[in-house]
Amino acid sequence: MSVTATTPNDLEPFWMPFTANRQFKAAPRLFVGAKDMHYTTADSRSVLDGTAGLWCVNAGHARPKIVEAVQRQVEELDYAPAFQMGHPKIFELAARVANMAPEGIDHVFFTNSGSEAVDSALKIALAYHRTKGDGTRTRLIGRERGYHGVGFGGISVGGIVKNRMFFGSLLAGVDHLPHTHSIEHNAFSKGQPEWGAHLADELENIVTLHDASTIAAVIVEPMAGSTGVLMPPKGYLQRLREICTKHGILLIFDEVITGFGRLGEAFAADKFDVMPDMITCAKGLTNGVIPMGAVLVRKEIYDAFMDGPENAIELFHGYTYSGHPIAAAAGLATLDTYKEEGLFERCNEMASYWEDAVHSLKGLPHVIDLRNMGLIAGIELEPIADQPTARAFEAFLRCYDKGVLIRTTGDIIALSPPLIISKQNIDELFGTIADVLKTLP
Ligand code: PXG
Repeated sequence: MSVTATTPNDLEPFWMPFTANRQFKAAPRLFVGAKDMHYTTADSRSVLDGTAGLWCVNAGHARPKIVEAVQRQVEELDYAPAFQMGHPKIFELAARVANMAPEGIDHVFFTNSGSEAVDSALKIALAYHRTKGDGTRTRLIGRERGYHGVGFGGISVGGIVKNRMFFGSLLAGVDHLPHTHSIEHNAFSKGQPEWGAHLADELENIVTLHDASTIAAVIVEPMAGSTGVLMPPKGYLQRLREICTKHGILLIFDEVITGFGRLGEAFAADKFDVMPDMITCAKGLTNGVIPMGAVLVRKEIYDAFMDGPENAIELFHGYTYSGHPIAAAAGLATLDTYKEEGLFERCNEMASYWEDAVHSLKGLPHVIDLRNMGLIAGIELEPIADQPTARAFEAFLRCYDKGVLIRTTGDIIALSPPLIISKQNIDELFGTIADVLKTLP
């Protein structure tokens, strides 16, 4: 069968993820190439990447060092068994990632995606407490509007209704903190908003309700990406950390989006100066080139498992492709590229130009909030009455026609370009969005 994907019929067999399949297949948008800040479409147009793919291509597209490393690795060692065998590059990558992680977080468990990283972290939290003789600590706490991937663990602690409602009873014993988004109090904030630290105190109420001895872990995104770029209010994450510490609850930061430079540091934990017990990451770990995720854990957590007989497997968990050689090669070359080009510093250098560009949209039609940090922005639009998501999706289509890729979630435009973005690219991105906003229904 030849599938050249040139007519809508050819597109039929592929069941696309998180996509309106019939709408897409009636008017497909296909990328056939990418280099640095731009995609090339099937009809040979150049499209500025305002979203780093899906928040993952932090170093830009087709960067030479990463391309070469992957090409070399396929020839040298295409695959090595992940269990009871190893290969040098994955140990090297673990050491490099542990080195970049906040002080005290120094062991790395590899997965193939952010969703797997989240489910792995939740399982490690449960097994950790059990290993320590605290087996009653089984409850997991997430947050409304949280996105933690699509595994059963991730959607259970996640707080996006559509991602949960179709899929049965989910994990038992999960509670949710309230989300922190408030246009009423925080509209047009630059960086962290002032209002909302007290929302972390809801964790105390959850502890009072269930007793700390039943709670294993709290998982939050330090900055919630998928539900529309929701910044943590000043003091909020510190307060969560204090309450978790007080009650012996593990704090997990899901840094699948915020990891690897997006906020100007390797991890948001450093940016906000709040140390979690575990960090989940993916995306920017390999620049999106080869799928890979990871769970970073504190030494005490790893050590707790290293207690039994030396010939006993300590954690009954892992994937065929945990630490895949090609992903490891891509990861090492990605970290080299970040370092050699100073891309995390570059994010900080561009952040104020970016902030000014974001807030220049204030006053344009439909704009009810603008928020930014590092090289991330959220542009919230007033929804069309009775047609939620329609206005932002129309903005997405019109920007794409004008050669700019943005991402929308609900009626929020989320921007997260590669960290190599230039001022000229920023002008083009926001100039196009401004033009589109003026013409939207
Ligand atoms: N945690 C967080 C915080 C994420 O943002 C995942 C887990 C899951 O990762 P995987 O690799 O399993 O997809 C994510 C993924 C968007 C968008 O446009 C966001 C994600 C994925 C796709 C689209 O907001 N985040």
